Amino acid sequence: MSSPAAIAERAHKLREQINYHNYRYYVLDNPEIPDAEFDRLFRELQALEAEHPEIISPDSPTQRVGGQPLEGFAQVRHRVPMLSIRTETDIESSGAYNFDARIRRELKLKEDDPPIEYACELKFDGLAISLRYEHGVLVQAATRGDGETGEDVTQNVRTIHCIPLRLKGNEPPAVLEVRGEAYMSRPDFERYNEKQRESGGTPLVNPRNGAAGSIRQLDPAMAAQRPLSFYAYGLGEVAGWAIPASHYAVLDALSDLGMPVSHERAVVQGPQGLVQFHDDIGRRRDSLPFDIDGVVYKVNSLELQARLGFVSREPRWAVAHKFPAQEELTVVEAIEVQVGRTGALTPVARLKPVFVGGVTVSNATLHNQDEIDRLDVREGDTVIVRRAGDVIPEVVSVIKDRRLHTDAPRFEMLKRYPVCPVCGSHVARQEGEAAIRCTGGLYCPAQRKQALLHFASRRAMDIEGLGEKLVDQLVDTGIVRTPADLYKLGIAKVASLERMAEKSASNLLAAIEKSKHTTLARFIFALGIRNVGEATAKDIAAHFGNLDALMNADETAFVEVPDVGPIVAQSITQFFAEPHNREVVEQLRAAGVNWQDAVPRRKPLGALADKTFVLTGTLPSMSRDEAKEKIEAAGGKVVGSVSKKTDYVVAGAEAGSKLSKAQELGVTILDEDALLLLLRPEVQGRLDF
Ligand code: D41
Repeated sequence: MSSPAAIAERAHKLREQINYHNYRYYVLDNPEIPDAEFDRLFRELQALEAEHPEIISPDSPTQRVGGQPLEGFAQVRHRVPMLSIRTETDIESSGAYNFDARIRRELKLKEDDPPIEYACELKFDGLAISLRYEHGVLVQAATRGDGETGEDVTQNVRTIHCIPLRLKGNEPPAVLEVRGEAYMSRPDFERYNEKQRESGGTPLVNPRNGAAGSIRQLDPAMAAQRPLSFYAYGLGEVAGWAIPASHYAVLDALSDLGMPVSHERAVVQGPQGLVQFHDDIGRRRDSLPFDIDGVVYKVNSLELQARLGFVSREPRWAVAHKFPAQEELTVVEAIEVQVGRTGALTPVARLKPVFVGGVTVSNATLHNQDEIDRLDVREGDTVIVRRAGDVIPEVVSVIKDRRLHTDAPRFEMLKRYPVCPVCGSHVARQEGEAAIRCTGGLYCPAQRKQALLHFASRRAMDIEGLGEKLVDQLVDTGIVRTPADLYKLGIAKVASLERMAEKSASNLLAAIEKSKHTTLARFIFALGIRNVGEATAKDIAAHFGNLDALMNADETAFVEVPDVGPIVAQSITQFFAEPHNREVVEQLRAAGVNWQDAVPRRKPLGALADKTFVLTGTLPSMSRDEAKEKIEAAGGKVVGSVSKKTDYVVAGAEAGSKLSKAQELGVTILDEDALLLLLRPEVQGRLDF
């Protein structure tokens, strides 16, 4: 048994290591060791502390979540008040210029005096928190409250992993109050909501509510379930610490003490610099991993800050420049559906137009019936709409108190739209799927364009030159309704289209003509049956051998097809149950689309039967698609990722991670020459590499 001194030393060492790796993981976002290794250190410390409870200290990393649920929060009086920040309501850049002009006036600067230096930072959209460290140890965390008195939320704040329980460095300040914003990152928000939905719980409305809800939890164990982060942006009471001379340097110093400080900050000169920062962040707003509602400008020199002072709890030296709100209230005037390009009926809320996220929004997606049920949104409801960046506007929640028509019925898609509003085909909801879909397939105009593009695509019928613009024109003019119509096109019709010269028209017709000679697998794939991708089409073609056998198969006939499950089987039988689809197929055959039927077979034959290949990099003389065709013609299978089950990796120039994975796993690696050798009939795949 170790001596008490040795045990204490080991615990100390472990805490140092854990704190260090915790910092790398949660603050620097740059872990040095795998999670499993971290867990091992953590468990060793836990075990040690369990056996020797006398060595547990409150700042031990094992003690983040502890303590009993509270009855309520105690009040905390801020020894240095938490001021608030003035918000510049002026839109455009005038806000920055007004702010700078005000500062220069207050400081009695002349026009030819040098520009003021500003520290620019983000305005995080969370909850303002004050952290109190005494001799380097976190002793208290409080909300802002009214600025004078807040609430003691220490237990909950301790669960925020990026907040150090002990500051870095050997000579900690006697007292250091750090002010900043606790927030929920978007990935944490998404993960939390995903879990809630899975377990039937209530998802959070937005990350801000998530942060507030977590901090206001009376039970710290519950708070720990809602992961938050923190960024420091200022100081409260300080004793026994030399405060740097500028705001930017203060943040650097806090960072050195182990506090999380955002990298998205800058020192700029004069109002042009402010505008530049504002615009730069505005452009990147949506790609940040957390919500912000604007930027903050602060006079960088603390001496100038002191000279400027504050009015009615707002410092004169700081201002928040807000971005357009991403959430607003409006009214749902109607709920309608749109038929998407894949046939999914998407419910859409028609909104009373509202300015949100920088544009006027009059429609918002409601995604699907599940989402409508979750929100319980009805016509006439007042809702919160959100639009972030280029994302489609969505309804976040319903303000139930403001429901005007209390008798408004629930919106049920299948009741309102038993058939497709575009083509009148039946609509169906597949088990386990959220979407309700039009079964019209190639017949439905809303799906026709997408279906035609898919039909003509390289791996399907391979009609070169039939791109999006052309398909739009062909469908919009009514010249083409189904893929079969493509084969009825004449030169005059095609040449009459916009931007269609005689030459390109005849090229297109030649490509269409050429596509008539195809394979059964390509033809099946080209039909665009849901859940039938290229590989499935090949399996099905090989199994049935001819189209009639497939068209007449019932769901049980698919049991023996390798890699085909009940969902695919159902998609196929449903597709061929629609008379419109059968008709298009017949027309295509009548137009001369043909292929070689094959003898139905159960298993791939050929030299490379059952062998699995992965292709990576650029091969010298053939494309990856060509290589794939050759391998499959010999009975081999080409898959996307390397595993222990992979037989060969064919690597060309600039092969990347797949090649290294193959080397790691000891999978045989072939270059193009070796592949061609393997494919030679006399070799028959029997080569020792
Ligand atoms: O990111 C923020 N939300 C933020 C808030 C920030 N970056 N800086 C801030 N600076 C201050 C002063 C200038 C008073 C030190 C603030 C806030 N205050 C603040 N947030 C809520 C109340 C006050």
